[in-house]
Amino acid sequence: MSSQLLNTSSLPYCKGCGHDLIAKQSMKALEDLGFSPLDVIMVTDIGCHGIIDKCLNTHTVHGLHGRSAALGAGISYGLENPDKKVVVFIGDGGATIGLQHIMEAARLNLNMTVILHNNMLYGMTGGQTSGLTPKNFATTTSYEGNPLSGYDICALTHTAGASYTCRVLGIGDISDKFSSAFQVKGFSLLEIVEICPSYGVKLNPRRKLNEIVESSGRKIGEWENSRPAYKLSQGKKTKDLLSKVSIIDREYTHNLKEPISIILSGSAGEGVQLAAAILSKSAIRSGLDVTQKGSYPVTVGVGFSTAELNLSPGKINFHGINIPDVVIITSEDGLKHNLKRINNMKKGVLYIDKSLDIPETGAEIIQYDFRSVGAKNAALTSIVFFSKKSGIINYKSIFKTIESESMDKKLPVDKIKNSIAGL
Ligand SMILES: Cc1ncc(C[n+]2csc(CCOP(=O)(O)OP(=O)(O)O)c2C)c(N)n1
Ligand code: SF4
Ligand SMILES: [Mg+2]
Repeated sequence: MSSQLLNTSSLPYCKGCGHDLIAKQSMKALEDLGFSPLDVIMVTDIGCHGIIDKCLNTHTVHGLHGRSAALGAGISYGLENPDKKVVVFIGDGGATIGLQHIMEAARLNLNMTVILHNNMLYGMTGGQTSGLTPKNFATTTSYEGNPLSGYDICALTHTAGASYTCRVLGIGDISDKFSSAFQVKGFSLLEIVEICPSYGVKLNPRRKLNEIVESSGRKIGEWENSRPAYKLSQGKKTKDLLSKVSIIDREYTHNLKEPISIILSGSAGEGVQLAAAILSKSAIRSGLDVTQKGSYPVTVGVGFSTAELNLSPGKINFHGINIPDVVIITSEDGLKHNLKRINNMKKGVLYIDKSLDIPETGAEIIQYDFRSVGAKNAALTSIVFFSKKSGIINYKSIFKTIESESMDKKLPVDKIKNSIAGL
């Protein structure tokens, strides 16, 4: 693989755009420091500067607008490797939108470099004023000149604790500034003030970059804090969450040849999600692969409660359900919520509480009194009934799951067993 970080010299910017100088000189500086393409993780933001990705041989991640510093921070945290270099390319627009992300990375002093392409406006969307547009600079949303001062991002990040902050004009050879920023241990931000020929030059004819910066009260220069770079080991390590996950032994068998999708639906407060989890774990206990997804209104506790499950003898690559194979309905709320899907079933089985009207469907209908052990146990009764009736898994695996999770004291296990005894 080429040791060059850029794979082309023809970059996708308008003629004369300052982004060209930044991309070329920054990548050259990294090469001169000995970084090979795969040592560099480039996180780019939305905007003209961000269309550089395809021209890079490095790792690239393209973030949402303003969020690239947060992405870079996460990568830096995760890597904690001084031989790798996390570089964030962001514009003044993205820096405005995601200012807090930059501030947090600076405050933590994470090992990363933010290259701020400050062309003083939102270039890609037509030259609007950003939070970094200097006072009196004209944009397409302030033709008379910006009435407000822009944020002094170097002062902000320096005050937050960044190891290194620098403001420079995007003119001529500024490779030493890139080099300084990239060599910093900790957080560095290099603000390159440039001008967008397509909007900035046209709206501010005859104005020179140094005059724009100076008249807005901003200084060209470097600011340093002598602070160590943040180390994850400095903070408290998160315990391994996987160690808390209990392993389910595959102690039963199943009768499933093909995957099936199941919808279990009833009313909120009637144990639908718990019953679905018990069915899922019992299916795993029987040697199947399972996915489970819950859906209910934002106001948890009223209306419907639905669980979507996929059971499969093999790997499950997609957990969505369009037309289900099996629908189990324990109440009116569940029926109303799934009516369209039930109407669309051309085959499969509908298990439905006997109190409900039978909807139009091509599915086979099986009615039962799921609510006989009380509304709160309707969903649990229904999955035990379904397991016994369908024979897909041994219904005893359900009681084993209940017992192994010490739920047998809380749930009316004997009553449920009695209610299906006649099957
Ligand atoms: C959250 C969000 N807000 C707005 C946009 C629309 N948008 C796309 S590019 C852009 C301007 C980017 O300006 P800047 O970050 O300064 O980069 P430049 O184009 O000047 O290099 C905007 C506002 C978006 N994509 N996402
Ligand atoms: S619109 Fe402006 S910022 Fe965007 S590429 Fe063209 S000159 Fe550069
Ligand atoms: Mg910009």
